[in-house]
Amino acid sequence: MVPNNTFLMASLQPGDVTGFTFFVGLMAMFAASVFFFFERSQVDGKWKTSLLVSGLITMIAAAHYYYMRDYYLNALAHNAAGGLSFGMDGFVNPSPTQFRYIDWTLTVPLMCVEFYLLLKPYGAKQGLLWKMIGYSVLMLVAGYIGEAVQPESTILWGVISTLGWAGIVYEATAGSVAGMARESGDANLQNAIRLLRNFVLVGWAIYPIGYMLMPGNLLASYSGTFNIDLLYNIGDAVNKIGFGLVVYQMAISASKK
Ligand SMILES: *C/C=C(C)/C=C/C=C(C)/C=C/C1=C(C)CCCC1(C)C
Repeated sequence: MVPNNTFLMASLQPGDVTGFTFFVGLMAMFAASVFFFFERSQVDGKWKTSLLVSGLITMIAAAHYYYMRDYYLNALAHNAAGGLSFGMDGFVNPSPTQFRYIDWTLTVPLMCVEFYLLLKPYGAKQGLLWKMIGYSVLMLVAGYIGEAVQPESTILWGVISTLGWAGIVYEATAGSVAGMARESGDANLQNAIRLLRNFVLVGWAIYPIGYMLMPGNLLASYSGTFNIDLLYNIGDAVNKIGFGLVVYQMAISASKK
């Protein structure tokens, strides 16, 4: 038994791969933000907002990684003390689900804004932006309910969430995003939109795979092999920094012309 006022060492333990990715994630997001903010001066005026948004996405994530890392380590220390610390009694789930979804609710719509900003010179309307944001809100609200509010219906909410994801993939593959890129006749833009679409289709697939590791979901039997936070952390680094780099690459080559 550990009394409530015991000093707990909430620190990264050797071999904690998931904990390690919280630290690396924080630093990678921070460094990427500095990079995107400074590189704004290298691109033409019409791309500066796109780079600003790339930097905001990684900066918002960096701030949330700071909190998520703390939450995760404290929860592990609390559980290691037999679930008795901080005046709390009982084991806690070390997944920082709340912070995770607050972060996604801010950053995923901003990723939709990136599509809109790239296509704006080619006639993208605000209606497209709101449609994409609507899909992402559906995806995230349903995912949150399935993870935190009604975990007993995790599959149902996962299916509803997937409809939102499918909407974004559709827009970027065959819908108006893809159509506008095609009609622009600009190979540089088409390339960027195709790469962003690949992130949304392949890179974002990491998240539903992590979600399916939850008890009662389709991959639950693998939850001892893979950790949901490990997958989400890898997904975030790949997708947020990768998205920003595609936008950066397109803005740099368009500015050199
Ligand atoms: C930077 C954060 C990003 C790009 C987060 C993306 C999150 C998703 C694509 C989540 C998708 C989900 C499903 C498609 C079904 C199960 C529930 C979610 C929310 C994990």
